[in-house]
Order: sequence, then structure tokens, then C-alpha cells
Amino acid sequence: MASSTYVQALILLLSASMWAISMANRQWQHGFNYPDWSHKRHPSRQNSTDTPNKIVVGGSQNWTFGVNYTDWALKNGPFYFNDTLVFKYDPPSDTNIHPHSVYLLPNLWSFLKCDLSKAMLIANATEGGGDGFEFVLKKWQPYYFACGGGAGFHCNNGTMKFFVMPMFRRGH
Ligand SMILES: *[C@@H]1O[C@H](CO)[C@@H](O)[C@H](O)[C@H]1NC(C)=O
Ligand SMILES: *[C@@H]1O[C@H](CO)[C@@H](O)[C@H](O)[C@H]1NC(C)=O
Ligand SMILES: *[C@@H]1O[C@H](CO)[C@@H](O)[C@H](O)[C@H]1NC(C)=O
Ligand SMILES: *[C@@H]1O[C@H](CO)[C@@H](O)[C@H](O)[C@H]1NC(C)=O
Ligand SMILES: *[C@@H]1O[C@H](CO)[C@@H](O)[C@H](O)[C@H]1NC(C)=O
Ligand SMILES: *[C@@H]1O[C@H](CO)[C@@H](O)[C@H](O)[C@H]1NC(C)=O
Ligand SMILES: [Cu+2]
Repeated sequence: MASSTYVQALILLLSASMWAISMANRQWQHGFNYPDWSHKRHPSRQNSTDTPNKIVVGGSQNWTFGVNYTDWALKNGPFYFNDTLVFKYDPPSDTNIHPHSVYLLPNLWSFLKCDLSKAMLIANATEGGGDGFEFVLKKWQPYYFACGGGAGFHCNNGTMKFFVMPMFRRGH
């Protein structure tokens, strides 16, 4: 059991880095100014190299339908160990009948397919209110986030999913 989990983790890690590399190449081929992840931080985040940061997912747009969070993560990353991701979204109401939520997906395949069947709910429909739901990147593992809204529709068709591989801080 333990060893198969380990092998699975390795495969995830490999596919994760391959995905990152292919994304990087794609960006590069399209002539984007691809960030130097090893040395630079996002300019809007100050003293970010030494201490953990709190980052609002989606920035001023929060966690909502139609924002391309894969793109957001590429532009706002990298994220580091012990950084906190904050998910802010409105609770269910008469006008919000397909509320957002936050799930962790178990692997790259379920991420690509927006398959929520083995996903873990980490923030329900109401937990994104107020100051938002906070999630700390505690482990060196890929984190696959997705919205559960509309039983996968928000993930599939609303691009409410992204992927994070926390990095080590320099100088530690
Ligand atoms: C972070 O940066 C700001 C502005 O550059 C500075 O005023 C503040 O003292 C710094 N905080 C720490 C903990 O270094
Ligand atoms: C994002 O959430 C904050 C509350 O934390 C709210 O003030 C702001 O209006 C929200 N932004 C959008 C675009 O809904
Ligand atoms: C979201 O952004 C990523 C990275 O920029 C891009 O590869 C992808 O095609 C975008 N997805 C959609 C549905 O536009
Ligand atoms: C993350 O935080 C925990 C608990 O505060 C601490 O023990 C750990 O050393 C931190 N890890 C890193 C890589 O900063
Ligand atoms: C969401 O979780 C909170 C805190 O665990 C709980 O109080 C609330 O009843 C839950 N809401 C729903 C809609 O499940
Ligand atoms: C939603 O996304 C799925 C998978 O990408 C696609 O097959 C389906 O046609 C989309 N539905 C709508 C209404 O866009
Ligand atoms: Cu959603």
C-alpha cells in the first residue's frame, strides 16, 4: 500500500513537471514573456521571498466562473511552501443557485477531465464568504484545485481549476 502510494506520488510529480514544462514551452513559442521562476517574484508581492505570502486566488476577481485560473496561476506563481491561498466566493442565494466550492483532485487525469468523483471537498459553498477560505500549501506535492459548482460544469466550462507545485524558498 505504502509503496504503491509512493509510486503514484512519483508519477504525479513527473506528470506535473512535464505539464509545467510543456506549458512553459507553449508560452515561449507564443512569444510570451515567460517569468523566470527561479529568481523573480511577482512584482506586486513585496518581501515575498523570505516569509510566506497570502495570495487571493484570482486577485480582485476572486473565485468565480469564467476566469482562467490556469492562466492566473501561471502569471502569479510560483507559490512557495507555507504560502496561503485564499478563495473568496459568494454563498448560495436565490440568485446564486450553483454556488462555488473548492475541491482537491487526486491526480492530473482527474484534473484534466474535471472528474470530481474521487475529489476531496476542502471548502463548501458557504466557506468562501467573509475573509474567504484559506488553504496553506504545506507539502511538496502538486495541488489540483477545482470548483465543484454545477457538478463539474464550473471546472470544465468555467475554467475554475488550477494547479500548484509549491517551491522551496531560496536562502533556506
Ligand atoms: C516589506 O516591504 C515593505 C515595503 O517594501 C517594508 O515597508 C516592510 O518593512 C517589509 N516588511 C518586512 C517584514 O520585511
Ligand atoms: C472579492 O471579494 C471581496 C471580499 O473579500 C469583495 O469586497 C470584492 O468585491 C470581491 N470582488 C468581486 C469582483 O466580486
Ligand atoms: C487558459 O489559460 C491557459 C494558459 O494561458 C491556456 O493554455 C488555456 O488554453 C486557457 N483556457 C481557455 C479555456 O481559454
Ligand atoms: C512551514 O510552517 C511550519 C509550521 O509553521 C514550519 O514548521 C515549517 O518549517 C515551514 N516550512 C517551510 C519550508 O518554511
Ligand atoms: C460548510 O461548512 C461549515 C463549516 O464546517 C458548516 O458550518 C456549514 O454548515 C457547511 N455548509 C454547507 C452548505 O454544507
Ligand atoms: C462543457 O465542457 C465539456 C468538456 O470540455 C464539453 O464537452 C461541453 O460541450 C461543454 N458544454 C458547454 C455548454 O459548453
Ligand atoms: Cu464555481
